[in-house]
Amino acid sequence: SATAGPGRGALIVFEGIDRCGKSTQCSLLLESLRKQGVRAELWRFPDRTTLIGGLINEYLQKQASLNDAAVHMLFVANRHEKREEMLRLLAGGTTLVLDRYSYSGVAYTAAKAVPHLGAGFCRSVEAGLPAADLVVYLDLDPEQSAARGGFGGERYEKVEFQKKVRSQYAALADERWLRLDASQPAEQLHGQLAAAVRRVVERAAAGEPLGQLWD
Ligand code: Z5A
Ligand code: MG
Repeated sequence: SATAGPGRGALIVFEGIDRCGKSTQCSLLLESLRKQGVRAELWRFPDRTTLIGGLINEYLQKQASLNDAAVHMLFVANRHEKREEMLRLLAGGTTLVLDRYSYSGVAYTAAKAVPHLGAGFCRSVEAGLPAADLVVYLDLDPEQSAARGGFGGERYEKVEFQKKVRSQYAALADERWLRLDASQPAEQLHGQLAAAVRRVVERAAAGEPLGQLWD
């Protein structure tokens, strides 16, 4: 089962459009958790180092073409292939910081508006994966993220598409989401998520059960 006993680690996910600052915040958080003596690891999805992740990488770099359903299933499989390791780490008390996760899977594919790949379908294939205790959503205007540079090389890196992704994210948000204005300086953002992180790390350590997607 996806429910770990007392003393588990927390599952903290960073989400947001391209270049909103996820990787920057993930690194800052990992460093501060470790300084506080919290055992923590940082992972990213897609995990481009696996066999499936290699195919995803080729697709994103436009070296391979796949239809929307096929690539969607690869992103999903890339999470399911890491499921047991995630559960084992969490149950053993390690807090996991994830740079993108299932919420990206739903938001990016649903933004394509393919009739048979709507948000409901996308949620259903995430079933059985652990749910985040906290989703830190870094909200940024796609025009501003595009201005940050390095934007435009990979598939999906277009302002018009990122706007659609942003509205899909807005529809996914629930009480486990902390929405932050990502146009602020990185250190300031880092400070704004400290309290919410502390809360979920403490609750997980006290034995609050891990949720399951999609609940
Ligand atoms: N995707 C999908 O379709 N389905 C799925 O299931 C999953 C993903 C999991 C790869 O993502 C693509 O896969 C992505 C979604 C799709 N496509 N798109 N778009 P990725 O994670 O490899 O790449 P990314 O997240 O889109 O981009 P990124 O370059 O990694 O951005 P970031 O991590 O959010 O930002 P960053 O590297 O921390 O910062 C970007 C720049 O801004 C950098 O120059 C920083 O120095 C600067 N920065 C950072 N923070 C700030 C602040 N606060 N102010 C100003 N400047 C800042
Ligand atoms: Mg990144």
